[in-house]
Amino acid sequence: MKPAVVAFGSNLGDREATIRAALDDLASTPEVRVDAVSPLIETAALRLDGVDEDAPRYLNGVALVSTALDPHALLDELQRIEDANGRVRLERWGDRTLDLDLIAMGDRRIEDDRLTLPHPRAAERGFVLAPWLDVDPDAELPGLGRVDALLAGLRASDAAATGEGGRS
Ligand code: PH2
Ligand code: MG
Ligand code: MG
Repeated sequence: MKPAVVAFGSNLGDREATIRAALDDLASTPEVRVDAVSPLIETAALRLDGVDEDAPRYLNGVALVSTALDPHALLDELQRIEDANGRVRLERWGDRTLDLDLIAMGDRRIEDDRLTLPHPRAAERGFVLAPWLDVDPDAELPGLGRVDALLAGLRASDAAATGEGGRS
């Protein structure tokens, strides 16, 4: 069994119920064990053109899993679970009932038409890094460094950009 990090999010429908059902599904998937689930955090929707405070807000979190599946087989399972839980997605980066993203699998590096590991945008996303850090204080994003340092950098640049003293 190898470690993997799965991020989840929902901003449509009964967000928490959908996420709980998806996590139950993940936990009962053969060759997959769910080792830890972060608390859910509520976050403003990020769109292609920035944060949209008017869009329905997301619930986000991260699960640590162990799996004997290879990365593409795990991705297949995540997509099956999205479909089984009535995944509706209106547009790229648009509102969705459920999103399950494979963030990292140990230090595996993959880049093909289906999958990039580690996830190419994880380092810029507080809604991935913060819950990940909650369940693994020593987490590292392969090639990019420690998650606590990445999150601190993100918050510092957010604060500089908004002129605020700090923001999550
Ligand atoms: N996922 C997206 C696009 N924007 N914004 C938040 N707050 N949380 C998400 O999980 C999210 C998003 C595409 O996967
Ligand atoms: Mg996503
Ligand atoms: Mg996705």
